[in-house]
Amino acid sequence: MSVVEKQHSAEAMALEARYGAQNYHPLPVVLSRGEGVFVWDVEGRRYYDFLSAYSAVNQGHCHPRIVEALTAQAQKLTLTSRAFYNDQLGRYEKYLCEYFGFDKVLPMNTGAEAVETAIKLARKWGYEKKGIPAGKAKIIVCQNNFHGRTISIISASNDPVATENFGPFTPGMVSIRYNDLEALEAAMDEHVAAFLVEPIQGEAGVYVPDDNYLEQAHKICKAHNVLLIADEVQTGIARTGRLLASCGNCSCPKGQCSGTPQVKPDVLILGKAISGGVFPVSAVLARKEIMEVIRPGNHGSTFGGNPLACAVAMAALDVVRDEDLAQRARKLGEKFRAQIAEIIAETHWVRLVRGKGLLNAIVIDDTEDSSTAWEICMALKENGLLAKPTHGNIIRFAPPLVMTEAELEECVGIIRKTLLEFKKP
Ligand code: IF1
Repeated sequence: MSVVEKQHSAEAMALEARYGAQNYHPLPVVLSRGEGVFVWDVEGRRYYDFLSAYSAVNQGHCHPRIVEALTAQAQKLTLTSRAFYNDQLGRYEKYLCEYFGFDKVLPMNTGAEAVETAIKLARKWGYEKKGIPAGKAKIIVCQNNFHGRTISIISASNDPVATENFGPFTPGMVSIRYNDLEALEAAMDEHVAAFLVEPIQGEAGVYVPDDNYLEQAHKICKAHNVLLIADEVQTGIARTGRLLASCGNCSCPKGQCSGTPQVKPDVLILGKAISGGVFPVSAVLARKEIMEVIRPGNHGSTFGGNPLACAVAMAALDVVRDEDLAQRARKLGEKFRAQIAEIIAETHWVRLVRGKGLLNAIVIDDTEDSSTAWEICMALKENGLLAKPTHGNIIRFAPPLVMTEAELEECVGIIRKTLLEFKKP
């Protein structure tokens, strides 16, 4: 970077260092514009975005149809609170229930709020429908999960960085190994209300379970009258090559699914790309006999179900369907993993590539506490592609699903060039 350029970026980064809580360690790039698969920094350099704001921008940055819906609604009515009705929420609730095949939806704003909502819903269902003794409800979760940052959610986490010195924690969370059906069966008892699981563990490093894991887990849950809660905040909305990674009632053309059995979770949690990254929107969907335990005054939020969120989310989901982003993600993901596998044969830096659809990751051949993955991301940035390590030696690759085949080829070329030229600094 030239001296003048450095001032722009350095200036922006210095402001965050001086005035911002240091709760992130971003890559040293200061973005000022996004369009489709591209983002630009303050110096005007263009990058391929291979993180998609952690899979919130599946439809591409600033998708015109979504921005149009935002600006149109923003000039009419943005927020009423739920003290009154508004003309968007009922339409949106119907739209969402029909889109995903559920009876009821409880609208929230962030993914964590939706996860908290699902936990409250499962507990209340456990007491009022299953007959769990008061205060005894348990939620089974998986080790290395990521469901958000609130106290109850990190009470289910085994990540020391996310939990250290935030106690005391919410009781009633039982942690088992991911992708381990025997562990799930062994954890079951009459006090378990739900099993909360990511169909693919994103933050843990894009761990894809066995094909029949979710289906068999659901069978075990049903046998014990336990709710299966699918956290699709990151895996949902076409990211993994299907409308939902759990694929309940997916809208993929029949016979186009990857063959993994369909699982319709009892409770579905959505967030991130449900709004195309334009506005914080999340949702919890369930069948009537579960959602009906929630009665006026039990739960809510100021912005939950606001007209602006409803208009944006309907436009964002229209884009997913109209541009067939699930099929696109599936085809491009297959290509991506095949081409990365060829690169692995040419470089000693990468152990493996894994993922589904356009949620992928490479494992760098170095220790978890090494800085190699970070340094490779820094080199990728210099070559025009933005990605960031998840844990330690794993780099997540998750571009917007609107990427063309030619753009994907160019990105694979950038990744190949970077890895072949990379030398430990
Ligand atoms: C951060 C991770 C990804 C999520 C799943 C719920 C939430 C998330 C499966 C909560 C959020 C975000 C949060 C963000 C980074 C990012 C992330 F690295 F933290 F784990 F994507 F993998 N369920 N994930 O992935 O949704 O409240 O954020 O809207 O907190 O650093 P949220």
